Amino acid sequence: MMMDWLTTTLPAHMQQSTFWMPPQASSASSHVDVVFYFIYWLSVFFFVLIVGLMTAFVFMYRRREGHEAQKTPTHSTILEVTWTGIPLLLVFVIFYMGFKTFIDMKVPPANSYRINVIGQKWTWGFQYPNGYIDGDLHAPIDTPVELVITSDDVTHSLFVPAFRLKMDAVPGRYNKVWFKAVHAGEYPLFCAEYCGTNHSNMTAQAIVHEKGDFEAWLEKASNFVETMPLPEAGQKLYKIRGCAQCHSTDGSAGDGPTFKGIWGHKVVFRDGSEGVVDENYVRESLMDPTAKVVKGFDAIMPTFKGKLRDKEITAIIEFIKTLSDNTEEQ
Ligand code: HEC
Ligand SMILES: [Cu+2]
Repeated sequence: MMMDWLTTTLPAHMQQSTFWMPPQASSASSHVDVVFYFIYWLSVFFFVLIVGLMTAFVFMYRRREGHEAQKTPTHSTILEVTWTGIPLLLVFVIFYMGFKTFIDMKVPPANSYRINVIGQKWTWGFQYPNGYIDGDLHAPIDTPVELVITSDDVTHSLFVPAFRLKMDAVPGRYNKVWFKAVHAGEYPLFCAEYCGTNHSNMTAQAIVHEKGDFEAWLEKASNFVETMPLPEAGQKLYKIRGCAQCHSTDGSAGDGPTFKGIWGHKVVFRDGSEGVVDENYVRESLMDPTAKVVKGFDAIMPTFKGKLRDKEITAIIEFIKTLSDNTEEQ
């Protein structure tokens, strides 16, 4: 009953963006917007009423010749009951609309499709039921999707304005929220909780697929390590698994060392010891990033232990090899 209300699909004309709001791409959008516009027009109404009366009274009762100031009446029960009663009623209406929508958005329908969301400085990982992790949120249209959200480091917040969806990603906790996308397309996705240097780059896309397209996308995407040439698969992993947030491929400095030309070269660590960038070193950097910390950098790299399969690590190694400026050293 309550759920039917939220799962109804919106008519096309309601899915457009307005001056205040992005397009209504989920079934909850219109309900959130109704609350917003109700409060908005209520505020406009009372603003005009109060400021209008104030201005009128200032003019009407200004001091002038032939008008004596009169004694002000101190108490009017009718007036006080009215100006307490009406706002009370209004806030109850607002509370009801807001709370009902909030509860409905919190409690997913039983047959929801589940996607695990992991926030990490400074990328999002969306893990589909088959284990595949993508950097974007892909969802089938007209299907309730439940998101189970957590964080690997600090508090982040998943925000998809077009879905009117925002939920904190808190380390050590699983927050749930659900949506039903009603309009195919790509919508911006943000982190809405300041989480450090690259917070503003912690963006992704929420992609709503037409019926049937989603399954095809997932199958193709999940198999990329098997189907793509390894260096290309490595490059894709570099992008979707967030390495790009800290490691450049063009030699420019970031939060981590560039990948350009490191293959086969010497590295100096914080404690003064040295090493060479080879397969084992890259693997160790991913599994246990704090084991050897490169000199001049902070130990901020998250561990990828349990998050990258062997084949994926090999692909990343092959990708780093292609960035070497000195091919003989491979
Ligand atoms: C939050 C930023 C961050 C992310 C994300 C990140 N790294 Fe790092 N990485 C660093 C920092 C900082 C260092 C240097 C300090 C250290 O060794 O721990 C580093 C070091 C490395 C090294 C050693 C580089 C060298 O020059 O010796 C490799 C290899 C590496 N990272 C690979 C990766 C890969 C592959 C990914 C993605 C799967 C990744 N990193 C994701 C920050 C990051
Ligand atoms: Cu964040």
